[in-house]
Amino acid sequence: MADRRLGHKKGCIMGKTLSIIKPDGVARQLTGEIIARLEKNDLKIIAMKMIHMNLAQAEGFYSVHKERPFFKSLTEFMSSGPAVVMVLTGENAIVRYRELMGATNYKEAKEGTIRKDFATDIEKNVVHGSDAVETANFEINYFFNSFEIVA
Ligand code: IDP
Ligand code: MG
Repeated sequence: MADRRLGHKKGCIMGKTLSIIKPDGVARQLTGEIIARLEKNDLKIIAMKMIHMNLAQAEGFYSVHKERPFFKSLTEFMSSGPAVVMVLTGENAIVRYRELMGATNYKEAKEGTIRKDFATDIEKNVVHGSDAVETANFEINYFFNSFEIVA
């Protein structure tokens, strides 16, 4: 069966992924540092804006996690302040961006990853990235309409 996640083969198709610099990253003035890392790693920004989600918007974004014990805390955190949402493109964008981010739990993240370098907490882990093609499509459409994404 074909692996539906992008990027397990080198040299495969261009992909798109949704990136969020979460409220902790924005509040700590890490936006520029994180964007520099994306660009240095050939992830191209094709849409970007700063938003401050309300609780319902954060719940809608993370609805996949609604049964998880951390859902309330996570959605309160995500709606606690401004975040920067971006669409990134590049070869194997989904997988390469997740590699740059590092593991969900920063204590398990590899050296040099964004979460290893900046996260302070398993929840307040600075960045979000889509994990598969289907979730990337849902997440991109959640925040951006077609006029906001450059060709
Ligand atoms: P991901 O962001 O690495 O894809 P997910 O499992 O999709 O990780 O979880 C979404 C977000 O929920 C995480 O980035 C983190 O902010 C938060 N989270 C995940 N697991 C926990 C936990 O065990 N406790 C508290 N927050 C968590
Ligand atoms: Mg996830």
